[in-house]
Amino acid sequence: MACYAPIDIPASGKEPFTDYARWRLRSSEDGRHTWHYLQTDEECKAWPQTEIDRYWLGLPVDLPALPPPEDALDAARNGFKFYKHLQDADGHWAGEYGGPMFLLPGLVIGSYVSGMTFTQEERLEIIRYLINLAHPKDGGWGLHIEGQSTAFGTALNYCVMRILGVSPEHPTLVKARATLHKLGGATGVPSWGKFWLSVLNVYDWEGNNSILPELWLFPDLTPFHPHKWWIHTRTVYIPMSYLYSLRWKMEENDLILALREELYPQNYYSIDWPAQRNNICHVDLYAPHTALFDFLYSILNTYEPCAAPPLRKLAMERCYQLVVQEDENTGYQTLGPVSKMINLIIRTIVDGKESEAYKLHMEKRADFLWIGKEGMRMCGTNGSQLWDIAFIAQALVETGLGDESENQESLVRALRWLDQCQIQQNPKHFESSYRHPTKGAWPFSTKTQGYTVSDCTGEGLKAVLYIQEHVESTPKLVSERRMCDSVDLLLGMQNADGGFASYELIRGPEWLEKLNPAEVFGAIMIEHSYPECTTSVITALSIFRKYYPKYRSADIETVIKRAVKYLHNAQTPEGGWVGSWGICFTYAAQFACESLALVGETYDNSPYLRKACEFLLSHQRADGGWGESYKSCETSSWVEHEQTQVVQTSWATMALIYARYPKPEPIERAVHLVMSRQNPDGSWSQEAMEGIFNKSVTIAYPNFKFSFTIWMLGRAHHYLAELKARRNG
Ligand code: LAN
Repeated sequence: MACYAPIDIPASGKEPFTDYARWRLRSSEDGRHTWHYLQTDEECKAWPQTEIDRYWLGLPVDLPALPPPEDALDAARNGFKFYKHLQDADGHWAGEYGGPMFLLPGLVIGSYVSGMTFTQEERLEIIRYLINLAHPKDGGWGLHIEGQSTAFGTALNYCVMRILGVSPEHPTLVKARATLHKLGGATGVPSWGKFWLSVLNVYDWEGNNSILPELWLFPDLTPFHPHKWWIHTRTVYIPMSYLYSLRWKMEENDLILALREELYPQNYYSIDWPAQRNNICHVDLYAPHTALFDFLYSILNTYEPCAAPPLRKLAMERCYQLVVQEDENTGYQTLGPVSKMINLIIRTIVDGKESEAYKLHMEKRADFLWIGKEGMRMCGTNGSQLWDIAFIAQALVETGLGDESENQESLVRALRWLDQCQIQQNPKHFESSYRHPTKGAWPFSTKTQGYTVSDCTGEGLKAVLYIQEHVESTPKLVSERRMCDSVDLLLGMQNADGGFASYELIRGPEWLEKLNPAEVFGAIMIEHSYPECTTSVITALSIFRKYYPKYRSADIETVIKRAVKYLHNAQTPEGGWVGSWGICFTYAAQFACESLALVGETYDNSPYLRKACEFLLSHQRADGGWGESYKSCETSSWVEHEQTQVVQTSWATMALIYARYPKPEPIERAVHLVMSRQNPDGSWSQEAMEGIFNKSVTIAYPNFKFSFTIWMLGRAHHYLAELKARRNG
């Protein structure tokens, strides 16, 4: 087992623990990102640090102050002058994708028990990140970086620091331990925490509810068959159930024995483990177990000791096969960071450390690591490459900045990247691993990760159409046939309610949500229709049919009509839409208003758009901006943020523009706010988190502060001119 020698760590993480002038971001293949630390001056000379490296490391970038903008379009132009410097040579924009605080524990515990090490620099900067991210008040860690301290975040990140060699007497750990004990200690961590601590051998497997692999042996048509669960949930529970069945845990060592003392206020060996299965610390709880859950699990827990060995073996073999298929379908990237690390443990146990699988897992583990100014974190995916490029590409075309000669080369480069990113076949293991077709899709991050996402396909297609059809000088790289493939895919993704979900069609019944075992996340058991996903599809199809009116026009018309109906129904009585992937109402409003506008609705002719505008205007602040807290997503009702946010202000203003709101004043005030926050070099500074998932976890989209501000300022400039002309004429 890889044990880290104790290490002296400064009390404060303010100053880097490594030389930041030596870090480099390598972008390779299909937009893959990995950070490298150069050991020698010669290496540094041969591979100089770029503005991209420096920007993301939080080092000063050497970009000139620009002439102060004369108007909103000029401000957008300045914004892109800066942002262009962050574009990779291959055409895409890299970016950090941190926020969740439950990912580093999976990374470090999973690596530790699999004997996979970190470089000394990675180790130091992970430690520093946790020192910097400890809650300023109580020194604990939360579910995500903006959340309060929880038993989950605190117990698991405590283990991370200890595994990496930090002394229990380090001030950060002394404080964190006190907070953990105040929260009742690690017995009350939620089920995903119980799982990781059990693997680490500092929590007894008896303290876990059953994670039954036999579910995979039920006929596919069974309503609760796991292939009908949301793909992230099933992809995590497949390997979890395998390790649970084995009750696999790492060997005891001094560190494990010490952790058993440190994590609990009571004597570890006196804990009544079965009584902990449903013991969840109150601050962690977002989705408490239902009565149905408790009833069902009391039966499953009774079944557990009598599970028939041949059946269990068969079920485990099926799970192992699904793990291998998932690894192979995604180039060992896997769908997300949690499954990635649990799959690795299984491949280590079954295939061994000398196997190809182990090596490939190690190689791709690097894709989840990101170094920023606070240290090194683990990201929610291997990046948000497609998502970011799709928005800035559309912004450039819609604002007209893409037509300006100084931006053409950048736009063509973006098109080249979009071209290579489209997935052109179905996965290697397709039906046998219950995958949705991928032919024609654009993924969220890279082609290698390889998952269809409805709105990523929609935005990817839109970006290609915008560039290829609007900007004269661009080559037509993506053929009509390939665009038709993505239209076919989108047309096949509509749910019975007319809406679109994230990765697949809704496969399971709604009541499965009552069996959500994860306590900290909401609405994770099945796919749901989402206003944002639905709107991306409506807009993509509407724009596609403008240019290719003959292709499946009747199908497109029917799908759009049903989707618009879904969207009308999804509007809240106050006039908003609840955002599930961005914060929150301003995010969803921007998408919803865009799609309603594309089917001909305006403030003047649509009660839906009128209500949406009035809803948004009722939340505009005195400074002209909007600001909502991530808590809007937890509660599905508007919660103000302490500060206005440029990104949310841009979303809300875009919504007003799409709706053709007739009065200029609110738009002018918003433009003024966003311009007032622009730095002299054209950039905007990072404000609050932009994204959310599973109702409760924030996630960073730092590139949004460029794409949506530039997009809004450019569009507002043209729209305000149009309003003025209309008034005068
Ligand atoms: C994402 C990121 C992108 C997001 C959008 C495309 C914005 C959305 O419209 C559809 C859903 C999707 C693809 C999405 C789903 C859930 C993800 C993958 C994430 C929020 C990024 C991280 C998150 C994943 C579940 C994190 C790992 C945690 C688990 C609970 C498994």
